[in-house]
Parts: sequence; structure tokens; C-alpha cells
Amino acid sequence: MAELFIEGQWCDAIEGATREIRCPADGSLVAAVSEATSKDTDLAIASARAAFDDGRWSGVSSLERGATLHRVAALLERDKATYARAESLDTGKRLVESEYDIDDVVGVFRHFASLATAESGRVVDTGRADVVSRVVHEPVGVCALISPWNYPLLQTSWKVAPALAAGNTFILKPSELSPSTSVLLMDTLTEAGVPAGVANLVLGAGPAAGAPLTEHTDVDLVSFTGGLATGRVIMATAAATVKKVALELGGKNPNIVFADADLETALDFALTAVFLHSGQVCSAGARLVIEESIADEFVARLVDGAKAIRLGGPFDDDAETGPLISSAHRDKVEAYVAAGLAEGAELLCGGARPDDPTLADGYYYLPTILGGCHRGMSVVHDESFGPVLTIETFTGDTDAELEAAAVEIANDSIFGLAGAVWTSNAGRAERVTAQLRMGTVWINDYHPYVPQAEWGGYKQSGFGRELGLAGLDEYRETKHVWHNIAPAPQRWFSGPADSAATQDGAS
Ligand code: TXE
Repeated sequence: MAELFIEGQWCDAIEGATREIRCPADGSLVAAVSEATSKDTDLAIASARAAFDDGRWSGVSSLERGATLHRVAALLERDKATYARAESLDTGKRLVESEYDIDDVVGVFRHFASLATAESGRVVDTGRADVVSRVVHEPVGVCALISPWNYPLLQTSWKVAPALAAGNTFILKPSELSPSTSVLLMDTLTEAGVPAGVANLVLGAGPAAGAPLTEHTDVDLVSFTGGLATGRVIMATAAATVKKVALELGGKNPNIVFADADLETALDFALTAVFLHSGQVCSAGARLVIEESIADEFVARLVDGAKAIRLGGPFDDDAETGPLISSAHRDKVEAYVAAGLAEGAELLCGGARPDDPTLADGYYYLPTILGGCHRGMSVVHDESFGPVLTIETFTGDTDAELEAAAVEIANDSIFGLAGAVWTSNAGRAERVTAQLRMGTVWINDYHPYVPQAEWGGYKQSGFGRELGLAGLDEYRETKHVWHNIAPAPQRWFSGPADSAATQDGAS
């Protein structure tokens, strides 16, 4: 209890409600946490507003803000085991994957710690000796940070670290399914020296605890990572008060394999692309777009690989991937596969819950491959966010036709988050990459990212960028200051007679 963090204090939800957090691996109770309503969210907004307006963080030098973020990184390293265990219990993901995630979180804080003092502005040459003109960056103000459940702390760090680096205050609303590491983070921020009221946390359901953040006039910016449907609602709601909005809404990402690729490596990565974290990855390579001449053999071996994937809980050393986040999410994935089969897709493997009785209490779903898919099918276009791969093929009589066919299929999506190209022909790799309408393209690789490079989507995958340099700019306003150091009348209008003439006339 008392997991809301407002004005530097832990508190219960005003209405006293709680929510049970259950481990998706076996349904066991992890915690019962406070469940906020709009009353709590309003208090958190007031706290963040006051903290911003009195300059207790924005007035701190960028050097000191950077040093604070470096301390956050060091504390996260110190407490890595606690964080990783909490993340695994909430999400069901393997402990080793949570440990990788916490390492990444440390890297994100270090990246933005370094950037805090960089790019502070520039002097503009106006061509006038009597004017000093400069462009400066300032924090946006009060930020609403709404994060999802698949990489709870990592996605949160992509927002919290730049928001703090730029001098903002914030209210964090993590997914109601995975709040534990956000709760831990508040104490870490305090220990690192973030002043009370700068970092606020509300837990609870999206409509009750999150929506008020997107409506309130005292919130200046909303950064959201989650589903497309919720993103549309948030964008529309935020329009009423013209907030700055950044959205990352997932994707349906093509993994394109040409016959001239290193097929052993492409096969290995095709499995990771889609089945990592049981497909609950916004950049998952859930569409295999493969040259027809190699498709049969490649897919047959892929099916063998998918069947061999071992499912298990966070602390099972033999497990290779874990459960889905919730029973409701598994229902959604099942419905998605059923719709694909009804559309004419061929079930090549999976398509069911595992029959292993030791997994019966968890929300597991077998790695699934659907063959015979084409662009007319909704299963090819909709995001399942589960361990489901669709197979599409392309062909062409000439190199140009082949590449054009692959690009046309890959770009035929409302999404544009990420994709990959596998080929040993460097020219082809560059030509195809240049045509792909996506925020990230991997060539002969899948999934790596670094905090130094921007992340975000084209099309309905959202807008705005996280990480990189642009990930800081989302949280900064830009102000042009024009300082006339030798002011003198301009005489555009004839104006009143000058004071000397008036005095002469009066005498
Ligand atoms: O996400 P929601 P859900 C996709 C994936 C998944 C689908 C739905 O396809 O199946 O989204 O998942 C908060 N105002 N992704 O329902 O609803 C909510 O409490 C303010 C892609 O779990 O988008 C949570 O904190 N906030 C994705 C956050 O929004 C609201 C990662 C995300 O929840 C709100 C996860 C409202 N009206 C799912 N309604 C990615 N891009 O990586 C909900 N929320």
C-alpha cells in the first residue's frame, strides 16, 4: 500500500482502492498496490506544476542535473538485482532478460546525463553589430509520461531521463499491469537528489488515472507509448489544450530476406525477430517477407526452430522465452490467429496453448507461424503483439523488379516503426533501405538499438522521437532572444514630435 508518490511523499489512493498485480508466469500474487483515480492524478499534477513553477529543478544548473542523472545510473547498477526481479515478477519475462533491460536503463540515464549539458543553444548572426541574438532551450514544463508493460522500466527511462535532463517536472503513469519498477524508481530518484515534487507517480487504469493527465490544462506535454487505439484517444484529448504530444504506437514490422543473404544467420535472426519476449516487442519482425525461390526450405527450418523454443517462467534456467502479459492479452492473440486462419492462412506450427501441465497457470502461447499470407489479409496488417509470424513471398524477373516487389509489400502497412533487410549485396541493401518508410531499418541484423540513436515511427506508428538527440528535444522548448544593445528610435512612423520640439513650441 501507499505506492502513489506525490510531492515527495508516499501515499495511498484517496478512495482507498487497490489492484492486485499477478505474475503472468503462474498467476501468483506479486503485490496489491494503490489504484489512483482522477483525484489522485489532480494532486500529482498540482505537485508537478508547483515544482516546475518555483524553479526548484529547472533552476538547477544543467551540470548538476547531469550529475544527478549519473547518480541515478549508479544507483540502478547498485540495485540491479532488486529491479530485475521486480520486472520479471510483473512481466513474467526471464530474469536474464530483465537484467539486460536494467543494463539498458542505466545506459539511457548515462546518455541523457551527458546530453544535459550539451546543445544548450546557439548565437545567431543577425548582421547587426547593435544586436545580440541567441536561441536557447528551456524545459517544456509539466510532462505526463504514460508507459506500457512490455519493457516497463526501459520504456519509462526513455521518457523520465530526458524529461529530467531538460529540467521538466513530471507525473509518471506506468501500465497498471507492471508498476513495480516505477515504484522503485521514485526512491532511486530521491536518493540521487531529485527534489520533492519533481517526480510524481500515479498507478491505476488508463481511463481513471491516465486520462486526466491528457486533459488537464496544467500539463504541457504528453509522451505515450502503447497501443494505436489508445494513442488516437490521447492525441484527440490532448488537442483540446494543445499539448505537445509524442506517440510511439507499435508496428507490424517486415523482416525482408533476399535469396542472396547469409541464410543461416538470417534464419537465426528471423526467430529472434518475432519470438523474443514472446512477440511483445513493438519492433518485432512479425512479417517475414521472403524471396519466393528460398521460401519453402527457409520456412520449413524456421518452423523446426519455432517448435524447439522452450517456454518457462522467469526463474527457469532452461526457458528461452516467457508468457504473455495477461490472460486478456492471450485471448486477443488467440482471436488474432483464429481470424488469420479464417482468412485462409495456413497454420504451420503453434496456434495453441502449450500442453505442459507445469505451464498451465501461466498465460503461455506457443510460437506460431502462419503460411500462405498475403497483403489482403488483416492478419498481415494488424499488430498481434504475440508470438505470431506471418509469411509473405515476393519475386521478380530482374533485380529492379525483385527489389520493388519486396519494398511494395513491406511498405504496405499503416505502421512504420521498424524493419530489416537481409542481403549480401550492399547496393541492394542501401537501395531497399532508402525506400522503406520506417523509423529504424536494420541491415543484416535485427533488434539492436543504442541510446545514442533516435527511436520512433513513421505513419501511424506515431510521431516524435525518443533517445538520440531528438529524444531530448521533445522535452525542450526553443526560445529566440533578440537583445538590442543600442536601442534608438526607428522612425517607421512619423510619430509624435520629439520632446525637444514640444518644449520649444511651448516656450
Ligand atoms: O495498451 P494501452 P494495452 C499495443 C499492443 C497491445 C495493444 C494494447 O498491440 O496489444 O497496444 O495494449 C494507459 N488515457 N502495445 O491495452 O491501452 C495504460 O494504462 C491515458 C504496443 O495494454 O495502449 C498504459 O499505461 N492513458 C506498445 C498505457 O496507456 C491511458 C506496448 C498503455 O496502454 C488511457 C504495449 C487513456 N485513455 C502495447 N488508456 C508499444 N508501442 O511498444 C490506457 N492508458
